[in-house]
Amino acid sequence: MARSRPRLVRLGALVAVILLLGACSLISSEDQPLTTFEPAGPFAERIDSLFWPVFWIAVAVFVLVQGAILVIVFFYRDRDGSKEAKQLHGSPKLEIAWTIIPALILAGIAVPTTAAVFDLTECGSDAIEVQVTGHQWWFEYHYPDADITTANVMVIPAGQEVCARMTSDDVLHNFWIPALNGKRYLVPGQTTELRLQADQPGEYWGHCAEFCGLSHSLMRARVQALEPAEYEAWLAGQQAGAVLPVEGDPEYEGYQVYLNKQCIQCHTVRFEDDSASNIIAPEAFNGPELTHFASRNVFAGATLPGEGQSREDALKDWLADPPNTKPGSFMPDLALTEAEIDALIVWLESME
Ligand code: HEC
Ligand SMILES: [Cu+2]
Repeated sequence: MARSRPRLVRLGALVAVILLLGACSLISSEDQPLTTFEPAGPFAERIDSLFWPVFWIAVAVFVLVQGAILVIVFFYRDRDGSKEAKQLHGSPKLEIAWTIIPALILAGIAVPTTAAVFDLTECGSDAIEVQVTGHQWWFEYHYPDADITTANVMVIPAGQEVCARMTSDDVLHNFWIPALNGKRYLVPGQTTELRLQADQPGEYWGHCAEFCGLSHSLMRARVQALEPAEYEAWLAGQQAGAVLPVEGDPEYEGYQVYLNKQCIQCHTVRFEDDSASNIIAPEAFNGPELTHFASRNVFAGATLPGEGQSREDALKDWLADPPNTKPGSFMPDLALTEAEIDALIVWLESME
């Protein structure tokens, strides 16, 4: 048994090194869309500009303290014949010094940090409001001024402040778009605010940052920042209703499947034709609004299509068995036939 201890120590050291190197690869790899080190707007930059000074202060403290320990260990260690060192125990001057210096450092860090925390979560008065609702396991976005609702992909104009007013439909969630701001909770029954701004058009990745149940790891988010003119065009497009398929249209069959296979229990499609069945799904079975489903480049909590997967294949997988495609998902397996799935895809993909 005595032998196994060094082996355990070596194994422990190996695991520690692997973990450390793993962490390094996360920071240095270019293919990491959730990095916090590439701020893309003023709010994320504010966090970045706090992080680096604090980091370097910590480095300085580390080097000073560890350096002092090494100096003491090497130069003042007990040697044969050396006389006993002067004992400092209970020196009031030293005790006061090493209490006050860290307290001052911490106070110096606390002031700008606290100011930033408040500033990053209180929206400017001319910010564009987007209401964010967390659901297990996808984010819903409602634009109150335009009265439109979408899911998974939050579209914003570049160069303008957006105010995310957030709440949750079920459990705690947390909205986090690392390139645009820090994290903030979505709390059932409460409203929290988070400022977002992207300086350049582009796509910014995000993730729910609070463990919210079985499919938490598959609750992702995207923010798509557009040129302001494109954003206006997007808004206008979303405000239009979906075209109601009539008999003979290639989309008609899929629409019939939608009407007859329980989809309307949980999903809403707003049709431009008022006489159509503008059925609003009951709150209790809330699923993403599908009116402009085809305008969103990702679906199912922004997890599909998977890397290298075509959108059609992803949709086939999804409609065939949602909880198998996204474990835990509350969209049930509706036992659709292949023909029904193909028909649904034609209709869904026509709604841009
Ligand atoms: C019991 C409620 C329920 C029923 C019935 C249901 N869905 Fe869903 N659906 C959901 C939920 C919840 C989600 C979000 C799932 C997730 O991301 O985890 C979803 C997601 C989707 C999505 C992806 C939307 C997006 O943007 O992420 C599509 C497409 C879809 N459903 C189509 C259908 C069709 C077609 C039917 C009928 C054949 C149907 N659903 C029936 C609840 C339901
Ligand atoms: Cu969540």
